[in-house]
Amino acid sequence: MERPAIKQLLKTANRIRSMEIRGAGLIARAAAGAIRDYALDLETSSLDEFNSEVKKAAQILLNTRPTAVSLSNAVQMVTRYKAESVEDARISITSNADRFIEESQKAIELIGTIGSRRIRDGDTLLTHCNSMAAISVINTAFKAGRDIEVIATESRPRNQGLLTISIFEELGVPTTFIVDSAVRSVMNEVDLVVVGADVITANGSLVNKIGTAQIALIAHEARTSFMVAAETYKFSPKTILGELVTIEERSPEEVLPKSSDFKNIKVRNPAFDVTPHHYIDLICTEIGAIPPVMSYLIIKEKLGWELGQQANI
Ligand code: RUB
Repeated sequence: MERPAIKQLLKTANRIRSMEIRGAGLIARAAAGAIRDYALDLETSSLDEFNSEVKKAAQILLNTRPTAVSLSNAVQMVTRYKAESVEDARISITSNADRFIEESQKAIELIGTIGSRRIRDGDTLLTHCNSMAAISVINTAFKAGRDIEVIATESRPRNQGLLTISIFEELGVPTTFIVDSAVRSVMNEVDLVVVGADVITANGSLVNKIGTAQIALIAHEARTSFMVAAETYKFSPKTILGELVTIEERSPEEVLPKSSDFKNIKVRNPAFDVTPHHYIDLICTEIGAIPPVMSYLIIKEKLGWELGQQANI
């Protein structure tokens, strides 16, 4: 029989994999909480065994959504401890996890405050998918009394746009819903695109929900500004070492429910795409709004990147 500690961890991993828990920020917080609870319940007095079990648990969570660097940064932050005993290790993991969860929630508010300063009265904003950081920017501007409108995309195949419009409906933000392929048709009415991030690379490029790169290209062609709202833990240290971001490919059934009825048709379902840094005007983080070229500094100064340490991940 599985021990309760691992059972709970596997349950969280499944909820992340199935996207019941989704969005880079939420999965990072869920993973931090899952490792903390696992460490608290782990029955052993051997520090070596404890450390190796925590490592294995971390790996289970890391395998759930391969693109999200928020997961690996969260896991890294939570499992960074020096301990003489199992009890010491539990205390460190608990306080690391609680700090990560609290700071990552606070970061969303700070991003809202900083990013909303770029939104003027009368602006129309376009957003894609469902990003808590991007929504915070828009909502903070709305709450500050700015007269704004939002255009939200459907975000096929998982339709996260429906989550976004539910939030804006609740908040009372005037919102128009479009299919993904209507982005060019409306772009001339848009003043600013605001999207979230799954990953920001060392050169300032963005990995976000599939379709983001097309929107950025369209915004560039229409000379519409493009802002990314991203907590600093969405920046990827490994990209400094030349590592490419793995793009998650999900089940064909999400795109074509009965894809097995077609014998000669291959369905592909990449969940994310890469927006080159030169299509991005600004990345809004909790420690300031930066041009994409400054991404390396965030990785080095804020995430405390060290060559040897990251090379071993
Ligand atoms: C969600 C997505 C979001 C980012 C940022 O993809 O691409 O834009 O994760 O979200 P999925 P947040 O639905 O596949 O997880 O700002 O909430 O972290």
